[in-house]
Amino acid sequence: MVASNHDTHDTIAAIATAHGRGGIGVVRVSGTRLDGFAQGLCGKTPRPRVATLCDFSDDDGGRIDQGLALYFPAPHSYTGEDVLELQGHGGPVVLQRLLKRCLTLGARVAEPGEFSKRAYLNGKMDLAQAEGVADLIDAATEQAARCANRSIHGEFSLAIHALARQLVELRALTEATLDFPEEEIDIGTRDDQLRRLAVIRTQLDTLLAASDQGSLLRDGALVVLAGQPNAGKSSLLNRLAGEEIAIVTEIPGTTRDAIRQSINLYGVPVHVIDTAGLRESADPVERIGIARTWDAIEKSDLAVLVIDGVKGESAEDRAILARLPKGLPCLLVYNKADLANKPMARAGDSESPRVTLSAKTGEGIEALRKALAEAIGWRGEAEGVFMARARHLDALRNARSRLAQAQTETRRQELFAEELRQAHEALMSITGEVTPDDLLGEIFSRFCIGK
Ligand SMILES: Nc1nc2c(ncn2[C@@H]2O[C@H](COP(=O)(O)OP(=O)(O)O)[C@@H](O)[C@H]2O)c(=O)[nH]1
Ligand SMILES: [Mg+2]
Repeated sequence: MVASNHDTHDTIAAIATAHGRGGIGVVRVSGTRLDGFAQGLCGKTPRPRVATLCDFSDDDGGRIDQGLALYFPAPHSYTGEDVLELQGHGGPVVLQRLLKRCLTLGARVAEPGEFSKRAYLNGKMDLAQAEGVADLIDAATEQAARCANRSIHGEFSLAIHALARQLVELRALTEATLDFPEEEIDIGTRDDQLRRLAVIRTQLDTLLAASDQGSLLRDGALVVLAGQPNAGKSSLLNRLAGEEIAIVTEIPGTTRDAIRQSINLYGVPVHVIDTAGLRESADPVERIGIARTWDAIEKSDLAVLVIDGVKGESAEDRAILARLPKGLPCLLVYNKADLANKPMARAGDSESPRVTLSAKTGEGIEALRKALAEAIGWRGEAEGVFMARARHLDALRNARSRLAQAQTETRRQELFAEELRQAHEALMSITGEVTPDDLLGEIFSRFCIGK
């Protein structure tokens, strides 16, 4: 476990429930030896792990609130320290007074994620599990929540450890050869090394694929609806969202501000942006809107070019297509299928997938959802997927390239050993066995207060 430079022995306190009014609000306290603290606040030390009705008293002995106290003496608590949870009435004033009282009793206000950080530092969970806690709280879809839950329960960590264990065996085998001159390493040993390396590489690829999918579940994808005015972009956003979010009129140039709406695409949170139609315009406001459309396209993971299928694809549509950033996946949508009585026009030279639909009637929308999912790389199966963060993917890719490099170095055992060592280190950074302190600060600062 990582040693910490932080003072992890002081007492921390925070309001753990969301801001605003609620039936119940929770103030959470963690530190070493909270029995005296509980005595001061509740007039008694609650029996461990038994909900105890108490008066929470102020500095002058007056009552702040009556509520339940839960006392979890170390080490059987979330943080591994003594933890006291005070459930009061969920009004902001009550909870602020309760928190203030904790401060006069010697606590300080916890930083975001500090409870989970202590849980990690005290060996209650590893880093990937702690990140799963934050991901569960942030989950935007049910599938994402399930996936985060698996991380909390250590499934991702188990997969990492299984891989690391095999790597350790290969490293041990390799380190043992280092004492011998190159020519004395027998062919059997070398074959064994290569066989083991191949197995590890295959498993790492599988893990990486599952993690890639998980990062889609966690972060979602940004999809921009672009096209000429009146093609039906705003109608399409409304149809996808199932709500009248964007204004739709027959007047070209209605949409100016980019409008963003998140939709649930088979469990993946997809952020759809409706934009101002792309055309030459003299209107200064519309021109700003058009500039923003191009900005949005630059940042997106996928551009959906909406084409008025009645008019068919025009030179303007082809010009927009040509101006899209290179390498950005694109999906062509031929809209207004309810009106077209002739076959929809097809963009001759584009290899982008295409869907014919009607934003007005909803015909073809399911086909669009499927095409969107495919275009952003979602394979549609949330089971067995790991809730990976960019940090995890980087580490996995790093390990993968180390192992690929190792494969080329089998004739030079020192270099081979070194590549294995670095691959191992990259893997262990995921669960936090080797993680620098500044990275820890970065990870936990993104948590909620009180978690
Ligand atoms: N018949 C028909 N009309 C549509 C369809 N989609 C949009 N429209 C109409 O086309 C016009 C422009 O639609 P809008 O969504 O504002 O287009 P935008 O400028 O691309 O955002 C409106 O009058 C819509 O009612 C469709 O699928 N079928
Ligand atoms: Mg519009």
